Amino acid sequence: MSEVVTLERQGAVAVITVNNPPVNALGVAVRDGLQKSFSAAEADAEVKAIVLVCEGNTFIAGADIKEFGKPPQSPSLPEVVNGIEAGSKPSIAVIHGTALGGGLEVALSCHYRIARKDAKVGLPEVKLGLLPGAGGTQRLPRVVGVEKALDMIVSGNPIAATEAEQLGVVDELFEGELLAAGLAFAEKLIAEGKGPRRTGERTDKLEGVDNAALVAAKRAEIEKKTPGLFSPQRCVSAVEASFTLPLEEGLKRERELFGECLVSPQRAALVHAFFTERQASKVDGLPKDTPVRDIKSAGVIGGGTMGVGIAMCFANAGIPVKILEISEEARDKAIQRARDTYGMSVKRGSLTEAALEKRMLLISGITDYADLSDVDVVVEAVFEEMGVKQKVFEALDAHCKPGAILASNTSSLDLNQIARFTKRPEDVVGLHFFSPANVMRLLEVVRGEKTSDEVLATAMAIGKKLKKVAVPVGVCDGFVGNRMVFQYGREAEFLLEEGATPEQVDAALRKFGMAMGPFAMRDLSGLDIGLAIRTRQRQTLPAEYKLPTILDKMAEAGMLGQKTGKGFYVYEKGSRTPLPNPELPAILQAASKEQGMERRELSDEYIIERTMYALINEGAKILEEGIAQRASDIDVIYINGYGFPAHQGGPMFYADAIGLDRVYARICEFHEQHGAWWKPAPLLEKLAKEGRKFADL
Ligand code: T1G
Repeated sequence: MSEVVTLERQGAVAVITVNNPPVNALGVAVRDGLQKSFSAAEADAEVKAIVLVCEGNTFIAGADIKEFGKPPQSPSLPEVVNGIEAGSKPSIAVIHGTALGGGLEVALSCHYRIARKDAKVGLPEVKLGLLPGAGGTQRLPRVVGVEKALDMIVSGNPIAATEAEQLGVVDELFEGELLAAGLAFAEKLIAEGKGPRRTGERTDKLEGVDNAALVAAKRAEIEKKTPGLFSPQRCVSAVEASFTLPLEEGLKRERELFGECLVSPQRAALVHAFFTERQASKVDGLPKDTPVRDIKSAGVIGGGTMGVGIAMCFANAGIPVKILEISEEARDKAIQRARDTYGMSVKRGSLTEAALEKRMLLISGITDYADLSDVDVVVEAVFEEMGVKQKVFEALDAHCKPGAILASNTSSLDLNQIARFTKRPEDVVGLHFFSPANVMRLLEVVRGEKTSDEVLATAMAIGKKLKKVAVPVGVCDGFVGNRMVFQYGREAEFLLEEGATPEQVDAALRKFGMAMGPFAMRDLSGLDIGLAIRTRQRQTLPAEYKLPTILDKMAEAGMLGQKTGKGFYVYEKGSRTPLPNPELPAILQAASKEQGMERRELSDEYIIERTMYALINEGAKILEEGIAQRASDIDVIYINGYGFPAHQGGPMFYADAIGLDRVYARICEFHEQHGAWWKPAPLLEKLAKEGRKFADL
């Protein structure tokens, strides 16, 4: 046996224990240890039953994702699980924490499964661009039927142990000590003379149902919802084999389809997104033992949409939070807004009434800064105007206790200037939430020039506590995400002046995988926001940095987007469905004419290049200036805050996949054709000429 898998006998029960921190992933040592341990237990005449348990916080959480893309090592996981199922002695998987992917497949190859009540089980492979490749697509349908198996495998979402028990994935729920529960269940089996119950031999759940119709319906649903994804349809084909082929051939078919997914660029991108999301929370240069301050209570300044959303994040994490507003009426409105927002979740069934009340008990309203004297952190979410920020931070400086963290949610103002409004700039940090703050996972943690290590470490810990994807960034106009999205939006507007329509640009970018096209997004957030930034920039930018004029023309025509029922699209009363705006062609013609542009046909590929390469070029500048600590942090920000498709890996991963030499050459062409904005970032030029990638930095 190996140190990651141990075998010992307790009476007539063989106990196999996996201990491979942090999540008992099925690396080759674990697979080898499992195979050897189950074979030894099989050969031991004294052994009448086998119990499989794991140390640490969780059962096996899957294959070792770090091994993907590397040469396969024996034994393979299918070999191991098929060997477990073939065993002649009843085997019991004792599940706690999560049994995910290969972990659930190992459990399904055991003859019985028991789970701690708070455990979860699932097959999340599709989220990594894969499919369950060790029998999950053949065994799960045999336990829960094709319909539920398709749902679980195509969504990749786990289910609670209680539901797993109702479905028969788990035979019994238990509380308390793992091994005791496993031994008790094993001894019961022995006493009842129960032998192996092989999942692969079951057919009852596959019979009497029009499984072909279920498969067809799922294929249609996937085609509609995620047409660009590679693995979901292959998940369906693998499940289809569970009822069209005998087990052996079904397993073989699964392996073929798994192999197709394994080599797909989307798998590489999704695995990149998985690991880099976790890496982003590691701050380069921050000593490991940096103390983290206790955060037991919070304050939020401003009870608008952002402020209430931020307050809800603290309440969701069980942290009492006070919302400060300028009047009792505004204060009460803010509290009501929180209640109404939670109420929508209750209506959707994603929150219980009890949970709503529990969270509302944690949210209170105040109008006096003196009531913030006891809180550990305050986040201001007031109007984006430096004068207003100054008043807030001077008041916070005067009333908050020493050591309280003073955070600004500013999305573009200079955090260093804000810090200078206080006598404690070392306690000032940026916590840039994304709207709606109680939904969006991204949190840009902005380090000011004076922000202390301890405050930065605590801000990152707050992000984790609030279940955000916290990414540390430096101070500049727009930090990382907004600074890049400005380039992307500007290029999209220029494309309208050159010949494209909003529908075409949005469709091309939706097909690329963006959650929403730039013009539908503009209509949603309101054209006046973009226009305000343009106006500010016109006053500061050198003349060679031309700006599109389409927003000005639309604002002049009173078209500000959804809020006026008309923008790049028109919206019928009470509807958010974008419809073509019949007045737009004339405005586009006028804008093109004013720019002396002959409108021309633009290809989707050209639209993707002009928008994506603008992101990449700005990302390279951000890296060069040290505003982001690594290229993958930029990917994490874009995927989690701007709807960039995880299956493309993020703008910088996407650039590496194209090849920086090609990206650089194209940007040089755009620089010639479209002027100053397209000056190539020196870092991009350097890497391109050296044949290197952003990932090599
Ligand atoms: N392989 C390798 N490392 C993993 C890992 C895995 N499967 N899962 C987590 N880690 C690392 C992670 O990178 C981090 O490392 C640390 O563990 C803690 O993770 C054949 C092919 C289990 C719910 O997709 O969903 O099985 O940053 O911060 O919040 O069919 O990790 O500390 O260095 O996320 O408590 C299928 C992925 C694989 C599960 C725990 N399994 N993991 O969440 O901790 S494919 C998955 C998770 C497969 C088979 C197929 C979560 C978690 P570091 P964490 P957490």
